[in-house]
Amino acid sequence: MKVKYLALALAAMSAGAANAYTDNETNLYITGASAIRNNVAASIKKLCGDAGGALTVYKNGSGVSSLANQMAYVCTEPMAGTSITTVLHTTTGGSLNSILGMSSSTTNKAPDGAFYQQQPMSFSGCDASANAGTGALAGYSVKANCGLDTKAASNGGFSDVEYGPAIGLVEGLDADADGFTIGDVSAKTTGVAQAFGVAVNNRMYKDLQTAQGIVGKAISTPTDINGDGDTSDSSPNESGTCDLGNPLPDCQPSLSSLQIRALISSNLSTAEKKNASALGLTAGTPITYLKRPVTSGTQTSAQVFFLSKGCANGPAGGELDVVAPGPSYNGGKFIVTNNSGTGNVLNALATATNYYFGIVSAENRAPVTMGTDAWRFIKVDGAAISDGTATGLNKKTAIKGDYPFFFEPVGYKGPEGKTSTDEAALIDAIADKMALKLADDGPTTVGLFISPVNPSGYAYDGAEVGKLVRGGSSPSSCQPLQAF
Ligand SMILES: [Ca+2]
Ligand SMILES: [Ca+2]
Ligand SMILES: [Ca+2]
Repeated sequence: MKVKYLALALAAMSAGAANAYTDNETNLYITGASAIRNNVAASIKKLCGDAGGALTVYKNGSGVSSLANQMAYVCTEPMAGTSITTVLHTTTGGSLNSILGMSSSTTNKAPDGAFYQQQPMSFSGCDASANAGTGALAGYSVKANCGLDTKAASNGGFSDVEYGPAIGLVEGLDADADGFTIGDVSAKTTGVAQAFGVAVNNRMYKDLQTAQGIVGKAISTPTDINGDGDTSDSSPNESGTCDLGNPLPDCQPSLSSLQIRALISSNLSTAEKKNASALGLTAGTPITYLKRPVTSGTQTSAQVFFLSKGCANGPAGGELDVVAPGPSYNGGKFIVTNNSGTGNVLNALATATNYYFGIVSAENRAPVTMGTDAWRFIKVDGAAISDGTATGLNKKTAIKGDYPFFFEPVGYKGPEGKTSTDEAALIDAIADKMALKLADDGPTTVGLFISPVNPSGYAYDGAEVGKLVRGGSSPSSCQPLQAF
């Protein structure tokens, strides 16, 4: 028995937990980005099918229509030529935990107080029989209500962006305390790109529409928003003119990069932070920025894109800092909260009171019905990522190079003792599968598209393969976009 297996087995025995997670030769435990978790699941399902197996999805918590922060995927056959049948996937804390989550330490923490190690799903307490999944889990056989295990070291995982712009979080990893250093970690580009969007609550969306003179404007192309096969529905209008809350691109309000920068930078005296009226909104109404934790790749991507943070920090300088969560600013006119996961941001957007905004991945689809708890993506610099429909893939404009707010996720693996040869091979196989076209047995992805630098050598096609790239074969989110 390898040393790491023995140590974990002993730890599990001393904890006395039933069905406790133990690292072994048939499992892979990945941690990191929540932004691409649906697409990772779709990849694993394809790999299981390729192996001639059947997949069962296990999830923490109830419900079979959405993914949890802690999932497990069990295939009846070993996948991708490895010995592995079970993939545990935990996305608490987000992207940087694809590296930090491998720590051997049960006590080390990120600066915002979250442990490096995350809790994998436990196979205790799961439903006895599987049910057909719906929504984001449609097409899967799902066992819900599984519990959680005690925290444990992972074998690596996926990050929305490479660690470079957030290197301060990982450069302190210690060979003795954590069992590895950042120099021991290997990175592999995934060959895909993930789009992000600026999401606002119901009231902010409607008030921005009004401020920008959008209500009553013509809808240029009648569009089946609710997916029922016609273009004649009226709530919201599928044809005719824009009404309040209408999600179609013609009807979406826009904020400029300059305005978003003024909202999320650490400069407290911007007009946008002092009074909502600077954005054409109701004067004096509080605006809340739904920020994500420091380990979130979604947060890092927003900071790189809007603030050059972690990038323009050489001798010439230029980066801007991000506003800190905490007490409200400017007499309550501007508020910043910390939100552990994407789900927390979406839950917080479900209010009709005051103004709320945050950044979430375009893997998420806004509800097409504009209830008081609905949210919407807005345009950034006049470009929309959402087509406003219930089935939109949230990527067409990014693929064509008209929407630049996207980054290229990276797969991270540790040294021997953290990531076995088979575990590393399966992490690579999951990434490679995501970067396949539908015609080549790739998964259907939302908000995620194939980069022009990809393992299959696909060229730009305007539908699945994009035109622009930041890092190419060597991850670098700080590079300007280039055509390839
Ligand atoms: Ca293992
Ligand atoms: Ca319709
Ligand atoms: Ca209809």
